[in-house]
Amino acid sequence: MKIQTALISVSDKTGVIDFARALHARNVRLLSTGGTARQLAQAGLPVTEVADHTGSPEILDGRVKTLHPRIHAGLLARRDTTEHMDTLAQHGIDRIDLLVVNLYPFRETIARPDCTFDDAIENIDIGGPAMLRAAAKNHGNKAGGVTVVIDPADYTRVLQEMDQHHGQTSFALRLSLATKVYAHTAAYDGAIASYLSSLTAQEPDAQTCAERESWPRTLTMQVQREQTLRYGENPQQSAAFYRDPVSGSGLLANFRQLQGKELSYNNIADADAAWECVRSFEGPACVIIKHANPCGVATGETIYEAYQKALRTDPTSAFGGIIAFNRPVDASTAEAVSGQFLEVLLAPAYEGSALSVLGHKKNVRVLEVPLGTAQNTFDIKRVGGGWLVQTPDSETLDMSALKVVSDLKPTQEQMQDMLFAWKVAKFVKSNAIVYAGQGMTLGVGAGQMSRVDSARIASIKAQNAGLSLQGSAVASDAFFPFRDGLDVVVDAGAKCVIQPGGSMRDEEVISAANERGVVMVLTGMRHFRH
Ligand code: 93A
Repeated sequence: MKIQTALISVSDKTGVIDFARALHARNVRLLSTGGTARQLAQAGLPVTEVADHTGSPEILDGRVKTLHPRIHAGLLARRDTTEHMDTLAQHGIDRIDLLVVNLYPFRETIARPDCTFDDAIENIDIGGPAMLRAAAKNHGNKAGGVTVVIDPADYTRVLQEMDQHHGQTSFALRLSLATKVYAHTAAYDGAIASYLSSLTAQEPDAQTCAERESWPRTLTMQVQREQTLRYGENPQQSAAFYRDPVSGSGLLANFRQLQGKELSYNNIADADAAWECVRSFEGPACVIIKHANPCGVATGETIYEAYQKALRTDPTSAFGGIIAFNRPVDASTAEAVSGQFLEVLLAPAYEGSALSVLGHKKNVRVLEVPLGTAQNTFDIKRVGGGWLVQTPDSETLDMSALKVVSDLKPTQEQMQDMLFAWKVAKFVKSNAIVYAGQGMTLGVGAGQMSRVDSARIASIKAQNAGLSLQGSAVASDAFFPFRDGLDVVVDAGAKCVIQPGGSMRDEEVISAANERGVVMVLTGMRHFRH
């Protein structure tokens, strides 16, 4: 069935005039609500106001404008059912073949700190979702149905299909647009439920949006399946990856896979860790991840140099690792990484020559990921019967909060080494101990149940890699509960230690640092990562 009549009622008016003009050029009759109709008319387009079409004026400050049988019957009548078509004819109701609606900006409104309860309530759209749900229900079958558009980004797709199919759209397009509608209206209602559940005062009308509880009682999120995965963490587990459309940033919001095998569950988890870590460095940096932990991190004049240094930390563990860079990859770096077995390579860009080199390693998954800035909105961890939800650990170190607590003061170089180690420790599973020097990790102890064991393991790993810890810096992701961990790192050769402090035995630990003649700096902030 050719699209003959379109109803356009949009709050976000982006691109709507051009779209309406294109529809008009294709002989589509335009129906529209107050504000939208005015804009279309101003652009010189012939448009019929919904109020004239239904014979009912917009009333109650616009709360009732499209809630009318002439609209809803026009959307809901089954195109393949003679009785329905006869009923429309009998009541003189026109079919509405294309619905273009986007809703009152509820989420944007409540994001404004000065928004009042009344502002929020008035921005709950009723007529829009009713029409959207009706049109989406009636997306029909191969013979015909209603086309429904909520996203201005889809205007072009609709026009292209109309041109390809003599003024009609395909069932596949209508189905995909209808699916988008229900996901959208569900998320819209979810946002309303979250908002209402966050009101705390007895008199909500006296409350602005900024005064709400920061953690609503109802948390509704809309996530969309991006891809199913071959299996989960283990082959006996099935898995899929879901995209968080609210976050809009982070590794998975924007990556492009340029070559290689399909990403696995573990690849994605590790790539995420690699990406978060590498983008925290300003200068050229390389991060090698294995089992979600950095096994080599380094900075350098170039990423080539950074890679060479990062690899030296723990070449054994780097085998089969995930490598991330924060600068475009050139041919020589691509050549260098091709010399080792790696699962995934990530970078913001690749030179053409680098891609040719990588092309010889068909299995390596090569991801292009813009550096981005914002992080995920929430960290979520599944526990039996529910979820633990927290804001991400995205706070950066406040340099003015750093306290040198030892008698010995750090040199500039020691300070740099400590800050480098501290940066890496944030991305190492707790308990984390990281040795570093001259812009590279020298030993990483991760995921132990005691800090002293992490310290021992980090020292052993450095020794295995043939790296000297003499004069190195050490970071501990949380405080030393006893002096034993400190003694281990000093015995290994460390000369300066950075840690949050805050232990009952801080004094004992600081005296130990003085007794052993090493520098100790406290950050006042810890970075547990489980
Ligand atoms: O107040 S409503 O819930 N009542 C309605 O009957 C209705 N019909 C459309 N809101 C309604 N709309 C919404 O108006 C649309 O979803 C759209 O967001 C907005 C467009 O209004 P205007 O064309 O006047 O700018």
